[in-house]
Amino acid sequence: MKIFETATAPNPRRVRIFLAEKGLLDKVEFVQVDLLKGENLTPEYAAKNPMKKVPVLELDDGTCVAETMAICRYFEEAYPDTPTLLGDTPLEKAQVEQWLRWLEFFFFMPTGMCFQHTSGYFKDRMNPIKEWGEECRTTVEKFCHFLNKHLADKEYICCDRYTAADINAFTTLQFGRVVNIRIKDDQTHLQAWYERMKARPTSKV
Ligand SMILES: N[C@@H](CCC(=O)N[C@@H](CS)C(=O)NCC(=O)O)C(=O)O
Repeated sequence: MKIFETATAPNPRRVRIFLAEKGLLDKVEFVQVDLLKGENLTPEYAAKNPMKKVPVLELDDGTCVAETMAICRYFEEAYPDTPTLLGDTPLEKAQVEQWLRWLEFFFFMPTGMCFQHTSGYFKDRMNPIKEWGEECRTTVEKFCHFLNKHLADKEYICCDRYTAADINAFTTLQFGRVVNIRIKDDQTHLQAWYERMKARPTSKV
């Protein structure tokens, strides 16, 4: 199996941490795709993922699966003897899914938009609108406030244990640092949770 990814990009990082938590990193060959050089925009790459994004999982028979959480879902189902990260019971699965969607819409996506629209990183392939980037920053800051309150009496985001929701929130906060989004001094619960996540050996992959 291969995963086409970019080591510095946040979506592939979510997959790497997911695999590391399951002890499956060595099942996969990681192939680097240089986004700045546009290696994801070539016809060969588009044949793997018509959306031209990383990551992409390529199975040994050549079948490709794109989308971070779809790739994570594949490994969750294909390796049932590894620690589950997407919930065990119907209720847990629903709770993880609820959080994944909140995190995607109100945290990860606006962080990505803030990055794309204020850094100029992809200015060769999009029209950055600084005001929109700043609006997205505000959305992210509001979500940090919400998360801080949520974590006041919890060790993990949901299900009383480590799940993909923790991975996605953690990687989003680390990505946000690139555009100077930081946990505020008074967000002590969020900071304590962040330190717990950072202390996990898998946070380094
Ligand atoms: N919804 C996709 C988003 C993937 C995505 O946006 N990946 C970024 C890197 S983190 C990318 O490939 N950007 C390249 C580009 O937009 O040209 C997922 O969850 O995998």
